[in-house]
Amino acid sequence: MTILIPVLGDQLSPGLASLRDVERGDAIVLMMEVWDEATYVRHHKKKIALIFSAMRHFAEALRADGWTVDYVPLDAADNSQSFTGEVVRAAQRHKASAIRVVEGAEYRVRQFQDEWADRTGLPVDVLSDDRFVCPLLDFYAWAQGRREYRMEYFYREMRRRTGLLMTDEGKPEGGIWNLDKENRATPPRGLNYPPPERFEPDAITRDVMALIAARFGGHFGDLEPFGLPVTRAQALKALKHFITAALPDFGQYQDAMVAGQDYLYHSSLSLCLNLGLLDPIEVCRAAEDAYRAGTAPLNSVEGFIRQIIGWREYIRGMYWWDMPKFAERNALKATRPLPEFYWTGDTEMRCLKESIGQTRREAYAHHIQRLTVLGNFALLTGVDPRAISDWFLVVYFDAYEWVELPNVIGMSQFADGGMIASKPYVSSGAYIDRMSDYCGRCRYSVKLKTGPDACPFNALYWHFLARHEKRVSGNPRMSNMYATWRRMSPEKQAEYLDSAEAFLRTLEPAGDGWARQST
Ligand code: FAD
Ligand code: DLZ
Ligand code: SF4
Repeated sequence: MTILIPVLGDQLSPGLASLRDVERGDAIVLMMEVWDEATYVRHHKKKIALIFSAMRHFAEALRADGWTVDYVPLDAADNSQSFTGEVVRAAQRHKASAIRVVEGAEYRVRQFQDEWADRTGLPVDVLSDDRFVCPLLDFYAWAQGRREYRMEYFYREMRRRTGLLMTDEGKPEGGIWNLDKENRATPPRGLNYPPPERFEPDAITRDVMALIAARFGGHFGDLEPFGLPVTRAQALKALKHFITAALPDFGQYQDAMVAGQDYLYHSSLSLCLNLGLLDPIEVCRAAEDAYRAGTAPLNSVEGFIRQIIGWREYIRGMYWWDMPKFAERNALKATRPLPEFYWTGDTEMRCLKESIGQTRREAYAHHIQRLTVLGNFALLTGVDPRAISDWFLVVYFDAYEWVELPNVIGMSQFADGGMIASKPYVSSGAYIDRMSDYCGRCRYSVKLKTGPDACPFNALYWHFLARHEKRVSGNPRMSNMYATWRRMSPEKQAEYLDSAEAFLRTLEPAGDGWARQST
């Protein structure tokens, strides 16, 4: 009897369900680098390097632990370059009698897995992914029959379920569930920001980098320097570093943006969590321990834990709750092609230039850059949600469709009509100015409202509100803004609209082939 256990590129967890309760001698673990996965969107070079290197290191760790691993590298001569092709070949090669696999995290991959029984003629056991805190059936039970799916209520259930930051009496620590109000400080100038822990590439990573340079040279982004964590030991070091160096200030400055400071106090642990190198509960416990030991304040620790057992779990639940419809949603009927500068960084808007520049270098931008700058601009200008979603899926080292798509289509573009966000996340230049130091050295003036030298976000903001008045003005959270708009004279309104239109005419659409191969 030989059980074939395919382990996918984001399933790099020693405690993976498919690796439990199996005799090592009865099993072959299959890992596959395949062209189809690296190019269904043309991922950032650093992201492919990260995934291949982490996969190769994980295969080594499994072998050291007594498993037999059949690892198919990208350039193996007979690699069929698809998951299904490789599973069929491996099933034959090893005369497998059954297949056991953890469910793919993405809808697309689950569909492949559904074909495997027919394609191999073998029984296929698809196990639920219990690395998430909330099983999908429990999420569906929570979502069923609700009029609104607000994260906050879901989050409280996750706090109760995990016991994280709960008192013995079952109350939230500090008497309050959510301390976000304390988390909006602007960082003073000259702070010493703790850069995340980085790691020298070893021989495995250097081999992968050579492969990526040779085969994916035309993809977006810088491959070098490369210092991302690629093993569980490195991920644990990165976690420890974050807990001691950055967590204490994570809370108060989590909404800030500072030019040249790519990470501020953010953890950049999304890459380790999403690959499976770290477990969400162990990360949250490490933060909670810091609070209990008095080395990190409650507002930071609660804010951080909320991102993981609240937002991350909720986003995954919403993805599966609404797929495949989610990917097609376009409530605001936005059709503009993505502007070319998202790929080139060639824009005079400093907030965008900085955010895109660091995305190119690091394959990372933090949440507020993604939402308030990159997503906000696409929403204001009416970019097709699928085009901006593809961009996000390509460029970030933590981007897998299950987490990227609801964040982009839902939270940032309001294309789901308000399933995830209670109002469109639109803001003018004033908000970006308040939360960042970008505007000071921008060629545009954030104080000017209209005209060629005015911050484009200012007129675009009113243009957005005007063109979506019917759809959005009934939202109670938007009523103040619409009241302001309606108080303006028709001349003033026309000035805003004309200024926005003039700016929109300058946007160059991106050419074909950046995100997906041209056909
Ligand atoms: P931290 O600020 O240190 O937060 C800690 C952890 O909380 C993160 O590592 C992450 O695992 C989790 N988290 C926080 N917010 C979210 C959220 N909204 N959804 C899911 N998890 C969250 N996150 C991804 O992992 N992959 C994506 O492709 C992705 N795309 C996004 C696109 C847009 C438009 C927006 C607004 C957000 C997106 N996010 C995505 C969520 C969030 O921006 C990233 O998780 C975060 O920036 C990762 O950096 P960090 O680890 O330093 O986060
Ligand atoms: C993103 C990605 C890339 C670039 N390459 C591979 C690969 O070669 N092999 C692999 O197993 N996984 C890869 N992945 C991750 C998958 O595209 C996908 O996100 C996960 O399999 C979903 O569970
Ligand atoms: Fe961005 Fe406007 Fe500020 Fe320039 S002035 S950095 S475009 S918000």
